Amino acid sequence: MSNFLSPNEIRSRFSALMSDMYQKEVPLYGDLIDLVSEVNQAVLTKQPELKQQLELTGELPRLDLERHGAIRLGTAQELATIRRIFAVMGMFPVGYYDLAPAGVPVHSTAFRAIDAESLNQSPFRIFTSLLRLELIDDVNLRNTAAEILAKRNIFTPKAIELTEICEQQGGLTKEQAEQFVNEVLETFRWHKEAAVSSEVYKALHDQHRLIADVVAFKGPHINHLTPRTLDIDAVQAGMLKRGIPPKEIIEGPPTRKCPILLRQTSFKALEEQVFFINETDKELGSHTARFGEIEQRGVALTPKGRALYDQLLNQSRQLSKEKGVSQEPVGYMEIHQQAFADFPDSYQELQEQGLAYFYYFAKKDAKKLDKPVTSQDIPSLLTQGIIEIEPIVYEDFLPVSAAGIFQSNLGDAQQKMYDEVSNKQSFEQALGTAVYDELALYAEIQQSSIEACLKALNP
Ligand code: OOG
Ligand code: NI
Repeated sequence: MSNFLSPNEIRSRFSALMSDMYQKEVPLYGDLIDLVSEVNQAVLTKQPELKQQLELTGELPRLDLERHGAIRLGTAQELATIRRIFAVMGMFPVGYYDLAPAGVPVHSTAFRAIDAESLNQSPFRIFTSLLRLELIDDVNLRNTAAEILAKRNIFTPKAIELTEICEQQGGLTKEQAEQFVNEVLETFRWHKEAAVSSEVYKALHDQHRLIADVVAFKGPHINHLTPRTLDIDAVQAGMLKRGIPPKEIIEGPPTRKCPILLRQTSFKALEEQVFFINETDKELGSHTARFGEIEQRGVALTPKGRALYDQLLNQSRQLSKEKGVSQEPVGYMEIHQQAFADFPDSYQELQEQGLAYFYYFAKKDAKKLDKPVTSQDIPSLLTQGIIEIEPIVYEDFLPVSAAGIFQSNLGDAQQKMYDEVSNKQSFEQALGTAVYDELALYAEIQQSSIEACLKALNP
């Protein structure tokens, strides 16, 4: 036995610290957490079958802990270092998201735990974007931005030192881990003082608000922290009632009996006071970046299911554009619901048609079988009621939804067109490693549950 604290434990502590810090920085986030936990309690009381499902999949205890955050980095060096820091907490880069086609000059990955047990212990994830400086069209401004970023150091020396110690000795002791999480937290803190003058800020902002958000500050302040709800429509209504105006449209699939992937909504970014550092004075100004978001998660889709999702989403977007209701909640939802009528809405159909990933369990009272069975026998074992399925929850993000969230907080006037092609390779080069393929991870989780299930039944 080593005397190291497990990465899961470190991540779980870090997630709690981050949540406390953000609650102090953005008190509205605290109100949102209260609302979400009220709604979740009500849903669990009203829907005992959902409670049972979450118990079986191991998600029930994690529900109150579940958060994702987002940061935006400026350089390859920052991204490579944050990868090493997150690895100490058992978080690895999963998936590649290119936001340029949606007019946001970044590309991203999500750092998270990758196996089912670790995810259930602490599902904390960070959507991490890297600014694509090459998309700034003004050469002078691009150089200024690069110079500013090259000079900054967003990590404390102690955070780096402890990361190196962890890499060398294979873990951190309890004392080291405690120090580590506190040091790493500093990187994500909000600073009232900008790193640039008001003039530079304005030039960056005129290019894109997001560019100002990354370049004009001392570090990648956490820009939102998102709790998971079991009923996003109820939270959306509750937000309105509490005077926290949400964005008009819920991103992702429409309301369904069997939720798929991810639905998200956010409240608008806050205008916050900042000081710009001019040559001779500090100048009071404002910056808008941080916001609130909530999400509802559903079953992870297979490549076939995802293709159907993308197809129906495109149809729905196309049609609502034609009818001029893209930003009109009632009209949009109607079209959206209709488009998704073609997406089967029972777990049985989703399983039979190979659209989603599932855990397979031998029924509680199932006895050993007389003859050995293989995965070929699954359909018949399901019909006979010897085994049962539960959905594997989607742990990742959606590029179109993420773009919607970014945009609702950047202002519509700021939409740009970038014709630059997606560049996963350069992202991975900056990161210093390949990103995990999220679909392969779900397939693995499903496969090992099938193996365990068959083992339990086979003579
Ligand atoms: C990230 C926006 C994307 C999500 O949940 O899809 C995101 C950002 O604004 O930095 O967080
Ligand atoms: Ni988010």
